[in-house]
Amino acid sequence: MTDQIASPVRLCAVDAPDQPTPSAELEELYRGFEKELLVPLWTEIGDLMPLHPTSKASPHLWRWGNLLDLADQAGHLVPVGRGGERRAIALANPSLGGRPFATPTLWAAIQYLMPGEDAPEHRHTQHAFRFVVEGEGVWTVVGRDPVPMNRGDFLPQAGWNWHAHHNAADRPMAWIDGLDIPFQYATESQFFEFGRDEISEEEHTTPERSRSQRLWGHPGLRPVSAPGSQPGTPLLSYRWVDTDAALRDQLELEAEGHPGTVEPGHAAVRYTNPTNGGDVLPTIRTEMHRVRSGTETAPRREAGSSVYQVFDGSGTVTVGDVSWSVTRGDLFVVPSWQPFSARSEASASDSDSGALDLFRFSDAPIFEALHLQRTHVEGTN
Ligand code: GTQ
Ligand code: FE2
Repeated sequence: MTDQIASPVRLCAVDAPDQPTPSAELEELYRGFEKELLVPLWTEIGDLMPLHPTSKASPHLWRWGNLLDLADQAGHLVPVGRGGERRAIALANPSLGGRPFATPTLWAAIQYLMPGEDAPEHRHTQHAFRFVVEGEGVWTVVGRDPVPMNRGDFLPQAGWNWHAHHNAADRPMAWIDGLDIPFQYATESQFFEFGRDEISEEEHTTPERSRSQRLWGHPGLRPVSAPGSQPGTPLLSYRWVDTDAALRDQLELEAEGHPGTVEPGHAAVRYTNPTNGGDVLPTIRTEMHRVRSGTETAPRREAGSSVYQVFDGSGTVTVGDVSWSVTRGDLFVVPSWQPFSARSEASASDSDSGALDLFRFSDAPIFEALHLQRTHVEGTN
């Protein structure tokens, strides 16, 4: 009852085109709809069924330096342990109601561990990955397999795997997490379980390579003992040396007149599941892009949202009608169907490769599974 009194009365004057002429009878009809909890399509169609995606999310940039400062303060003030689980601080898109959602489907956070700290074991249905923009000495234990984390390494971790993190170094370390938390929140599909409070001594040792790396980390070779296609990749780390070499080779091939790049001066690779060649995670696609110094990419729109982190170099990125100068570690959001382009201004001195390297993650596998993917590159049909 109180609800009904508090609810706003819908008037005939609806802010949508081609509405019926206001009258007392029409107002009465709308009151009838409201009383029966009914909503007519004709007042809502522009919002519900737009001509193309009109994202609620905004393009937004977070500076790595600011995130690191705040994460370090949290490192000194906020303990990590059972309950809170992780010292992870999420990017909250300014137009998603203050929720810790970078986009309507994707979570992006900086996670921080002090020297010697452990983040306790747990598992959840949310699919996740870590990406390391700087630092070393932390490893993540996935299904009791300790996996080292170093600059440029990408560590996917499909849902329902047990995982804990440990910082074995004498310095704090930060990395980014990407998860499908907002997607699973919206679809109400989440399950969560606590694991052991302490990981074993054996899991506290630092192997040079994880067991998953030894089994799956050989290009083009799969263990004959392995079962068929698995939805989440069994390879738990993708090392920077390999990613870097793949990008360098693409640009060198291009310079020799051979195909391989996305467009002139723009190399890119996608992280794939070695059991089937598909995306590493059921809901998240991840890629590394390298834009050669002086190159500007063609503006591209895609259905679905992305988060980028500058891995190396510097340049200007444009999302919709905003542009930012970006440098190492900066994170930004590209909402659905907003045009995105990047211009590299990196010089050989400020980056490893003399180019702008952009790590990207998106919800593309969801869109592809549902046949909702769409791309438009400016200057093409
Ligand atoms: O490291 O296990 O940023 O469970 C959010 C949820 C990180 C993690 C996050 C998580 C984790
Ligand atoms: Fe987790």
